[in-house]
Amino acid sequence: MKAVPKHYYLFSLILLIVLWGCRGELDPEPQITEPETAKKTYQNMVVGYSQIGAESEWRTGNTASIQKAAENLGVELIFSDAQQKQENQIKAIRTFIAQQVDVIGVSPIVETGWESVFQEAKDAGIPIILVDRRADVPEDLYATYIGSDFVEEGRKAARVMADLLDGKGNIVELVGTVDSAPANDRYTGFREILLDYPEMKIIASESADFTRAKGQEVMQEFLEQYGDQIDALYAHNDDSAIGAIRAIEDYGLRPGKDIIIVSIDAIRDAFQAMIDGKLNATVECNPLLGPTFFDVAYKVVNEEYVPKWIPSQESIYFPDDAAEILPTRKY
Ligand code: GYE
Repeated sequence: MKAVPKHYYLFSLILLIVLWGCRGELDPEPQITEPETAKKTYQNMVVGYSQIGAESEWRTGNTASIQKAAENLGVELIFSDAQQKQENQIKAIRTFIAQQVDVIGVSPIVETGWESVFQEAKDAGIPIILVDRRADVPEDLYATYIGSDFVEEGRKAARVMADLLDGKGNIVELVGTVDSAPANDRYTGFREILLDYPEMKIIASESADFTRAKGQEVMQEFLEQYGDQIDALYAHNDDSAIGAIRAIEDYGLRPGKDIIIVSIDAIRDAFQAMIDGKLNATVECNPLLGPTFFDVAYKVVNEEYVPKWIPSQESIYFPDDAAEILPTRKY
């Protein structure tokens, strides 16, 4: 038998290699194209945020928290200040829809009147996240609510008040912004507990719009009308309590002693007022919602699960350790 020349083997080997290399072209396999994962990152996410205004220290802390978190994460934030007007918030939301933002955060100044604009956002495929305050709308019109249990805050204030007054006394109340969720709920929660204390009476109740100026003005009216019949003040926020403290001093009474004061928020100035002996307790309401808001916004735009309510963890503060705690407070 004739021996096969060596170069023949070599040639066959090269041919095999070439054919192997070309197999895709000769016998094309079906192409599997991965679906485009449209995952949004913080850097390519655009967020519209409709803030109420700047009525209180709480609000200033809340705005700072949101803006700072956006900056830290590299999120594009379109921030709109409504100057205490619902119509401005509605306009801002419509602008965000026209700008096709990825998600809208809103802190609704009042509870009602949001349904049609939220529906417009839903129709445009833009989720709404309620921050700080709830809106009275069907659950399918918003992704989630991030914020406090205001009814519970009202209950806490009433329990503390009952303790301080030994279950007996005339109370005046500075209500928050009319029709707002925190004003409605802090009003309700407080009264719920008072049902157990028939000798604790609310003798006057009026809105101070969550501001110092109004707190001072309304407290002055209460004092002119009721004078030293007033045993205690329940203020829906610290700012209105601080305004009222001025009115009480101007009237010649001692806030925190002649008139017991319990308010809500736990801002730094409330700690100072407790150190000065002019405020008896403050129920905490956390405004530092920025980091949670963007974490949730990220999940919502990427269609990850979020619960319908993300509540804040909050405590109550008293004068005893106010000096020790004040340096640790962030708002
Ligand atoms: O208590 C008050 C602010 O909505 C919880 O609004 C917030 C309230 C807060 O102006 O100080």
